[in-house]
Amino acid sequence: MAKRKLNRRQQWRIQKIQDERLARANKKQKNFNNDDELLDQVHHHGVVVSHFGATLDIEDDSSHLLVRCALRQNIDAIVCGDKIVWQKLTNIAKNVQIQGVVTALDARSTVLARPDFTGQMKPVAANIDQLLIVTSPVPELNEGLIDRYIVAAELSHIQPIIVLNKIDTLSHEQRQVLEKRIKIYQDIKYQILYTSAKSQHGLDTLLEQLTGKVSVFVGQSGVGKSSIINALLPNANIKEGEVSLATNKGTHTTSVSRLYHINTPSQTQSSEVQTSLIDSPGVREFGLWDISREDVIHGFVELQQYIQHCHFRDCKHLNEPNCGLLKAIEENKISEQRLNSYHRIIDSIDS
Ligand SMILES: Nc1nc2c(ncn2[C@@H]2O[C@H](COP(=O)(O)OP(=O)(O)OP(=O)(O)O)[C@@H](O)[C@H]2O)c(=O)[nH]1
Ligand SMILES: [Mg+2]
Ligand SMILES: [Zn+2]
Repeated sequence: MAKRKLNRRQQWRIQKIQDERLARANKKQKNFNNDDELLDQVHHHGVVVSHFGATLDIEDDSSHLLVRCALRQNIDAIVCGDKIVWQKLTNIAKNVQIQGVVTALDARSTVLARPDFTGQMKPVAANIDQLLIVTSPVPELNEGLIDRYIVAAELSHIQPIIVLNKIDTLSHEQRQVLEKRIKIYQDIKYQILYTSAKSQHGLDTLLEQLTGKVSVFVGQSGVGKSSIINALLPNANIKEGEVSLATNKGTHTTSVSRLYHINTPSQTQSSEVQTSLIDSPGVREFGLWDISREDVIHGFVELQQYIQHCHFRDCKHLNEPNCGLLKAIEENKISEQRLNSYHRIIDSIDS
């Protein structure tokens, strides 16, 4: 499906807010927490590589060097992939670690958000084109989680792609069983990639899919998100974890998201194409608490077309007569599992 864009008015509003923020940041040349320290007058542009605690690592757009920055307090949560303006600290002797301050945040084209433990929506990554939903035979394939990620991606105008990793661990029969389960998504329209970070199988096709785009790798702990990025970028040296033999669950090895670049020669021009990958910490679940009941159906793209055939305008698609969705299931046009998943998400929003 084509990527949906923000409408002009939304774009204008976002730009206006950012312009005002930038103007405020430009006015205030004093530093972030100590009035004696001054910021250099030059505004540099960069992208956020990682954000941990009060500190950010950013990559400067011109020098491509990593700069450790503090964050000006009036700026909201900044995440991996954010485009920012930063200024050098003129007096860094007192604090050699921090070299600059992030003073403004550019408008985001897309943002992936999820609720934190208090239920408040928090951005996870910004300016992303693709959501790589990584799954593996161990920990177990979780279709409910895949569906939640797909809803979040569709509503955020990000292309979801499903990656089934660790295929080196499967016998022919086991692979057939999993392929059958995952075929539901292929039938809808989603791309499925089969990979092994260990044997490198499928990594060429994956790299083709990633080239020139910004992609965030998400999924349960232990499915191999970091291992895939390590296999694509051996110099990245990302820490990989174990999958617990006792519980078959991952051990939450990656604790902060981080952005990596691959520069590949362009096939059509002599220049290089920049490819960005964001590794993210594994999740136990992915909540969708900030969306309305009406929104959920837009995350189930293949179901959407059938609700117009429902007899009742407020049809809940449970057992009503002349329900377009139930009829589509009878006619094998849509999967019952996906409709059940839709209902589970609706129930979780209501409760
Ligand atoms: N056999 C096999 N093992 C893999 C593959 N990919 C990853 N693993 C193993 O799976 C375990 C978990 O890998 P990680 O890359 O740390 O998983 P992750 O998804 O980054 O996990 P978190 O950072 O905890 O979210 C490690 O022991 C990896 O060696 C694969 O393709 N095949
Ligand atoms: Mg990891
Ligand atoms: Zn209905």
